[in-house]
Amino acid sequence: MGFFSKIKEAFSKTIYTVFTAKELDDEFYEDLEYALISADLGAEATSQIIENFKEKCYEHKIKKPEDAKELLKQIMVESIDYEIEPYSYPLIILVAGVNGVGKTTAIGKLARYFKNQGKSVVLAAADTFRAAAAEQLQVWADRSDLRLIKHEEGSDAAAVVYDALASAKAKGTEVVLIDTAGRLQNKKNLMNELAKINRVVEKECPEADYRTYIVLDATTGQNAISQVEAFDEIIDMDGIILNKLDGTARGGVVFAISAERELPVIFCGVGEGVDDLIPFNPKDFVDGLF
Ligand SMILES: Nc1nc2c(ncn2[C@@H]2O[C@H](COP(=O)(O)OP(=O)(O)O)[C@@H](O)[C@H]2O)c(=O)[nH]1
Ligand SMILES: [Mg+2]
Repeated sequence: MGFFSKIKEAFSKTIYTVFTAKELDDEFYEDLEYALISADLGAEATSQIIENFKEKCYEHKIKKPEDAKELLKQIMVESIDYEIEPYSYPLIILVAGVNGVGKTTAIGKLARYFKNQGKSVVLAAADTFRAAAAEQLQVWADRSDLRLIKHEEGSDAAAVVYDALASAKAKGTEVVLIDTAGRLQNKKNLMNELAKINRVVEKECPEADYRTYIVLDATTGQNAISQVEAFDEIIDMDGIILNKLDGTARGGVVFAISAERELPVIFCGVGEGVDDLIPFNPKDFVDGLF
């Protein structure tokens, strides 16, 4: 798993040291706790994982750390593993999140991802807050030779979404990807705008498979949890796109979010290129850690 090399580099070293201990004693568990906290798993996920791990070691009569490593992996995988309904079409994906987390980039990558699967795709530039936002999305649309629905800067974001859905219905397009504006400093407006977009989708396409993803920057660490809380209040989020996993040693936030919000990571961003988005696989991720 070259994608997560930074996380692996940091985590595998500490974990390796922890597991060189002779006994599963208090000192071992303290060191393990420290290792998990250092990898940004947060207090809640760390204590859940350790508790579960202790119980299972006892249950299986495991005495030596070297015999317990696979068990820890298994517990960590289970803690972030969710049953996710496969997509059906027409499919609508809306991304939300604060500025700079990589929403627009994720839409660009998702567009290619679905196009590569032979799906017809249309993009909705519902970040009407900045002129540059639609231009940026246009570049991504051109890169994959896809249609983009956009309006003037400052226009109603929900109207862009309405038009994109109408266009998709008229043309029988299978996938609609909705980019949105992210700005915490104007939370009230953001809340209204997102809620309105959400209502438009639900009203116009009640039959469609509709997924709402919060986009997070893995390098922000535990801060990501409060972002999930803030957006989850506005619209019910179905999952996470966790970006910039290529640039951080702190990917443990995946576990923290799972422990605190029970929200699955669906995709992860591992770079700035069009193919740098991969479906999140808990087992591969944990195997890549240590
Ligand atoms: N290294 C890395 N950079 C990313 C990733 N995703 C996005 N970025 C960069 O993050 C910056 C902000 O991205 P953008 O999509 O404009 O964020 P938005 O404000 O949420 O729409 C850009 O410079 C992107 O190239 C990723 O997975 N890895
Ligand atoms: Mg953007």
